[in-house]
Amino acid sequence: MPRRAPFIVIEGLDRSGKTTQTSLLHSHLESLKISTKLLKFPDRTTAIGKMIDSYLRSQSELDDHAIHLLFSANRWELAPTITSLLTSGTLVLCDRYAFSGIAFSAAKPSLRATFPSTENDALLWCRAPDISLPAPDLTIFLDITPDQAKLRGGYGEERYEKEEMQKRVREVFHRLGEEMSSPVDGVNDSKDKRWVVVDAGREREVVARELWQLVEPLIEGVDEEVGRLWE
Ligand code: T5A
Ligand code: NA
Repeated sequence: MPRRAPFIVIEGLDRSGKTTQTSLLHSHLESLKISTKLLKFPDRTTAIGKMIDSYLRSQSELDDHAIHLLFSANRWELAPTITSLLTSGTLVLCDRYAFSGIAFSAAKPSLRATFPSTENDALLWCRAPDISLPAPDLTIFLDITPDQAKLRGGYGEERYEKEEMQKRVREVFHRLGEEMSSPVDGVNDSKDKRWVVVDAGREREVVARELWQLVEPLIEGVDEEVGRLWE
């Protein structure tokens, strides 16, 4: 098959600098004349995205399971676009993806309560709707402590921007990262193993340089077909 463009995801806690770093990376790729599409989840512009936006701003209430499925549906609405961009040679750079979806929901006490036997059941339920989405070739996790994040202007007004929640989310993210490099339920798939943790508590430029070192080897393109998450 002909080469296709790489799919790169930037993940992290709130205030870790995802939007700052994805836009720096986007500008750098454009300055090198590399065809790039910048995406962001949640995509608040679609009909589903508008429901998510209203929920995040606490203007509406939704059951925790229902909002989880909406976040996933919001990714599925963009999935065909992601795949066709990649196969037509446009690099896709994405600010948050399925890992945020799992981490933020699995951190909620209400969802854990649905599956009282083991915490892993909640995690598996949260992961299920995202199974088979286009898999990133590289996921960069911007790691920051909730204390460092708080120094960045404090958390804002949105629903999840509370310290306790962020601590639990960070734990789930780290667990997801560990799973990427070890078998889950005996299944050891290599396609979605590219998970790299970057210390995001440093200066913007230092973080940006490290990101570029990770991304540069991929810009020549990828020989494999677009993978599918957790398949
Ligand atoms: N969510 C999301 C789910 O529950 N399920 C899902 O499936 C998905 C996709 C909204 C919420 O939705 C949840 C997670 C979130 O709680 P969002 O719209 O992506 O998600 O959140 P935003 O509010 O847009 O972004 P964040 O708060 O996550 O911030 P970023 O993008 O990580 O950080 P950024 O770049 O905006 O920077 C934050 C501040 O720090 C400064 C910046 O200038 C800015 O002021 N800063 C730095 N300061 C010092 N040193 C550095 N290196 C800095 N880098 C940035
Ligand atoms: Na952001």
